[in-house]
Amino acid sequence: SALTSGDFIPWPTEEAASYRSSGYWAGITFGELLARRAAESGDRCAARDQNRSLTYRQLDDSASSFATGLRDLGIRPGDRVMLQIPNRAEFLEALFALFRLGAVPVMCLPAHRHAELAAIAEASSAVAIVVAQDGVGFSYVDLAQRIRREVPTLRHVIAAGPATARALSEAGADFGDLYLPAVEQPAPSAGAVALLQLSGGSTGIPKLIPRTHDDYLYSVRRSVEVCGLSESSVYLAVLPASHNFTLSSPGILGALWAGGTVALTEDPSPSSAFAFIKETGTTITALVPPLARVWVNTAERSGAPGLETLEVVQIGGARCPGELAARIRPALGARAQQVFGMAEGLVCYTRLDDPEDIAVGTQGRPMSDRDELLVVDEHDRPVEAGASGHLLTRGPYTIRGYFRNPAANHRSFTADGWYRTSDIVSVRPDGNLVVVGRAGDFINRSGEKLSPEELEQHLLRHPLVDDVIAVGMADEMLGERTCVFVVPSAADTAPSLTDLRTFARQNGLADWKLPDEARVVREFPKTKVGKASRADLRAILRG
Ligand code: J2J
Repeated sequence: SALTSGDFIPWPTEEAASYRSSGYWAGITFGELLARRAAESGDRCAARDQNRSLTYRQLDDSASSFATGLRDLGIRPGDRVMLQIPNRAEFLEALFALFRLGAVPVMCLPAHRHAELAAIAEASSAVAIVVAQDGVGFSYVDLAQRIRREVPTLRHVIAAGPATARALSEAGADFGDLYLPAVEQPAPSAGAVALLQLSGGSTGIPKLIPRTHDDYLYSVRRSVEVCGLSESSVYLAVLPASHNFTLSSPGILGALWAGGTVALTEDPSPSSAFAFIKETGTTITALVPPLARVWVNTAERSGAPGLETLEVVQIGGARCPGELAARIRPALGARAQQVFGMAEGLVCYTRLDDPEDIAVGTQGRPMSDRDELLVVDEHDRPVEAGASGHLLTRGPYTIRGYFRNPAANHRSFTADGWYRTSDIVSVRPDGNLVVVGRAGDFINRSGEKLSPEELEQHLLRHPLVDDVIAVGMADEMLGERTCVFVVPSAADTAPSLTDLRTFARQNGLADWKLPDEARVVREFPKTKVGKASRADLRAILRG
């Protein structure tokens, strides 16, 4: 199951050579990054969660022991290994173990359930899954075991907890000479795939995003510059650690690149998070708009003592209303930075010294001078300067294709390598982008993306459902919420919202994908070609 060059579409040779010779791609792997920091500043705090903290040296040692343990299970460079660990220090131990081994972590979210994990296991042909050894009211291990029984390639379930790395190194000591001390496989090369990110809102076959060490670390290094991270930075991961925003913009990996500290918490509620910010001296964190709103509301109502160290609050994942961005500084005492990014690549930031109208009213500008942007109409013709249109992009850290997915590649990339973002934007004369809408069909619920088709496919199996269409509707809190229009199979026995939610959950869908609202209709409005019209249903919701 080794990763072959046919599994991902490389950048054209000329571009790759140019990114390398100009130093954008620095030829460093994430495993080497950690080794360097451990050698230079081993006693500094690399990571801490609610229970423990790890110096750079300890994290490096843990990653090595963990990597050795994985290797002894037969996991090889290029093998895909699913990673599903919430915001705890062991997330980093496992992630860097995989980097060090050259195995490819597949960045699952803690909220993923059977439907998602099974599909990801199939699409990635993962050989193992590393999960948290315990969860609250839910067993990651039990679910992972079930997936292992169902998916032939998946041979191992590894439960990671605070003591796992140490146990592995002690097991090694017990084996004495039989146990090979360090990972002696050739070090992975920087041009290799470092990890597989997940595309939001995929249907059926998940879209896996192959990011190389070279391109991903470039995006992290450049983000560190733009966001001004240094050795004294403390980055708080409060959104899921594996999400591209939290991991790389500049996120967890940025804090480690800068030699700073990563703080990880599983509890985003203001009471818990504010106390942890105080305890850790957090300087920067990243939020989705609905969570930012909860924090701001709480701080406006009851004050937020102890946030003095907080310098920057990043907001991204979904459009941040200007009104909310403007309230960040008065409420939280920190600068607001808008981040418009995507796991496929391109990330735009407002800059820390931008004037208020840019910081509040735009989604920022590309981080790299080598990012290429094109705004086009339905026929791929460039629109007039300043007009809105579909955003296409290419550049040193934007992928050229999904992992083993020619059908998705055909839809999402042009022949000359532009990625079709599905976002509708306009570019202001000052170069900053305003995201005005979206052409793609996914629903952006609180920054978590879901595909209406995926939800529909699950709900269609409900015995009382004859037909169903899911659409996003504007929601003040969530940005969008999910409304399903249901045509019941018998007029007098329509399923309730609770029925549908329970059914979808039992079908193994992640919680954020469950419908928020259900409306019963006799039939759907039809388009001219006789297809059910999502646009008309959206119009009904707008009233
Ligand atoms: C409007 N829409 C936004 C924003 C993302 C940094 C930040 C976010 C992501 C992310 C990321 C938006 N305003 N500020 O990976 O590194 C919507 C767009 C985009 C899609 C990508 C990062 N920020 N979006 O959210 O892969 O529609 O990445 O195309 O999850 O989220 O989603 P995702």
